[in-house]
Amino acid sequence: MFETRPDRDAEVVLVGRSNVGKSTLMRELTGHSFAKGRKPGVTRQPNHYDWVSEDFVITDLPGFGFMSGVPEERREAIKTDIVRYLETYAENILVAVVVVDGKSAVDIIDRHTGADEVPHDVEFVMLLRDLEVPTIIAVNKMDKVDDRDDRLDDIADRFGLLPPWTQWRDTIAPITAKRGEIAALTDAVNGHLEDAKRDDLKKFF
Ligand SMILES: Nc1nc2c(ncn2[C@@H]2O[C@H](COP(=O)(O)OP(=O)(O)OP(=O)(O)O)[C@@H](O)[C@H]2O)c(=O)[nH]1
Ligand SMILES: [Mg+2]
Repeated sequence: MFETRPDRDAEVVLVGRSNVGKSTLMRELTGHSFAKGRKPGVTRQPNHYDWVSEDFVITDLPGFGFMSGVPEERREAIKTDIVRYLETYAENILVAVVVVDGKSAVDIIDRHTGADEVPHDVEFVMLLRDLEVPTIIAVNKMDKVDDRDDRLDDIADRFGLLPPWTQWRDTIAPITAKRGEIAALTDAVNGHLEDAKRDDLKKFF
């Protein structure tokens, strides 16, 4: 398992397929630049960002799923490590942000939905639900999506949330991390922090 976590109590995690923009979002949230790239699989170990004065950490987990040039075995190992990390720290994680690519998420999910197959993204949302971790689906790269409401309705549907997506603003947050357009996400995170009576952490979002 990843052995990098600083000794902090409360945590917000970013999780998602490779190349969806987690590290870009992490930069927007923290103001600190993390390696990001064109090539999937850039983040191999978690990026943790914490503050000297606060018992709080934001974690950008490595991406799962297809990464060109990364063997299947290695990809499975990364996914197992992510699952273990979430299970181990479920009590600490106040909010999990599952980042998906607005342009490709529906196609990828549909391609991997079968009799004995659950797509990774859906599987992670189900795992987080089982772990009782409040979860937000951040739909990133909205700058590349034309049919915004239709696309978001389809994404809601694929995660088992009855459309219209606008009923789920605490769960579905359309963003364009690259341009810093992340207000839908920070609003949703803050709502969950309020629910958890952690208003003290709202200043980070
Ligand atoms: N068009 C568009 N591209 C974006 C957006 N956010 C990130 N990207 C691009 O997507 C690519 C991948 O971004 P990363 O932040 O490295 O993705 P990641 O999810 O951390 O990837 P891994 O570390 O492999 O898991 C980069 O080329 C980013 O510039 C966005 O809102 N719109
Ligand atoms: Mg990354």
